[in-house]
Amino acid sequence: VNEEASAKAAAASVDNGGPTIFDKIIAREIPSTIIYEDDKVLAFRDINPQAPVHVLLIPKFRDGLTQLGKAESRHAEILGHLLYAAKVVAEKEGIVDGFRVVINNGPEACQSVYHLHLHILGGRQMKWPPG
Ligand code: D5M
Repeated sequence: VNEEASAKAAAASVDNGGPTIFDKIIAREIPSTIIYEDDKVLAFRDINPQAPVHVLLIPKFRDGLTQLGKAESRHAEILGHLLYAAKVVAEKEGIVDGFRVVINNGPEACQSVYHLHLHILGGRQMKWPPG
């Protein structure tokens, strides 16, 4: 895949507040490999993994959190819960000693799905700065 083309494709998708593919995953209307859930969050494997372990962690109720940049003070609790759940997922996946959590915010960061999600990546040596 041409990297510039995929960056442009991602940049073409913007936050319109409408439903996303993740609603269908939450509703079990399309298949996904769910590895963890509680009453507030759901974690499933990324369809396009960038590491041996690549899990997406999302709030079940989007409540306006299309992207981190839209967060308001009422979201502080779920944001904290997501970060804690990221650690629980990392532990379950056996990568707790070395993992990365990424949030792409907006077109310039190549966000493509406008339902807040944490990428949890691990299982290989990570590089810095990130590519
Ligand atoms: O990341 C959005 C991520 O969502 C990207 O890594 C692919 C992933 N994705 C898209 N559709 C699916 C389905 N159906 N299952 C699992 N993973 C999926 P972003 O940060 O918005 O660029």
